[in-house]
Amino acid sequence: MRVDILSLLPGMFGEVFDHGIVRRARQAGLLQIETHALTDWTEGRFQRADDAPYGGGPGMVMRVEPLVEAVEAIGELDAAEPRVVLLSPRGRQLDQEVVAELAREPRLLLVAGRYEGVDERFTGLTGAEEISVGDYVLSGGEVAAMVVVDAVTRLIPGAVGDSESVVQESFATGLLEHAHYTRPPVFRGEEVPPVLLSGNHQAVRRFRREQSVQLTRNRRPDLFRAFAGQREPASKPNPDTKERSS
Ligand code: 9D3
Repeated sequence: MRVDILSLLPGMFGEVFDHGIVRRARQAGLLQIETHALTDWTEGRFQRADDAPYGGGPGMVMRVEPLVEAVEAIGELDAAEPRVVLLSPRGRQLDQEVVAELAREPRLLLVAGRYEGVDERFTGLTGAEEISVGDYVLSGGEVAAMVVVDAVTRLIPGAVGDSESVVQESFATGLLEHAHYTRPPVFRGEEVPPVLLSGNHQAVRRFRREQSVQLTRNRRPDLFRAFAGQREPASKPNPDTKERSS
């Protein structure tokens, strides 16, 4: 997969793709990341990256010309047509399903905005879709683009090792993960649950499964309802789970 990233602050991406699974995927040739400075397309007269909003109001708006010209030029750097994603607080919220969809693309072009927003004509002119990483306010799209790259990389076939991919399966069940413990067996009086030291693998499996189910029910009733629904599609309402309205 090739990922191009367009930003006013490309320096922010320096270290983040040079560690861990993303680094390994790049080294293995599974992932190519190219960052681009929007200022490369703001050289001419009046070619600022931002301008005041029509209709007034606070803050600045990212100008449409350099953005569109940059997206077109970057698109031509490779034979594959990129899927263009504008990171935006107004976008479709990223979840593992969206991540999986993006991971199937041969090429992404992530556009990270700054200021109050991007001229509305940008999305229509480039076919960009808007994606948000959650309902909180960031200072710009760069950190969100890092989140997308990190999550998508994990789903590129071969990017994640066998031991790490077991963890992915557990997310796919729709449950939160069970607790983890390692040595020592007792620390400041806090004990590891004895079943985990028992050597009884079936008992361990059952314990972890039950932990996952209870943890999910308590912390994430939204996930739990979806989980219960997908397990028992035609079952009667479960008296333990129903009407636990939030
Ligand atoms: C004052 C109104 N704000 C909208 C909530 C303006 C505004 C805040 C933050 C406009 C842009 C930004 C910068 N944020 C992003 O570029 C961004 C973002 C985010 O703030 N939250 C979650 N996902 C994303 S993706 C890009």
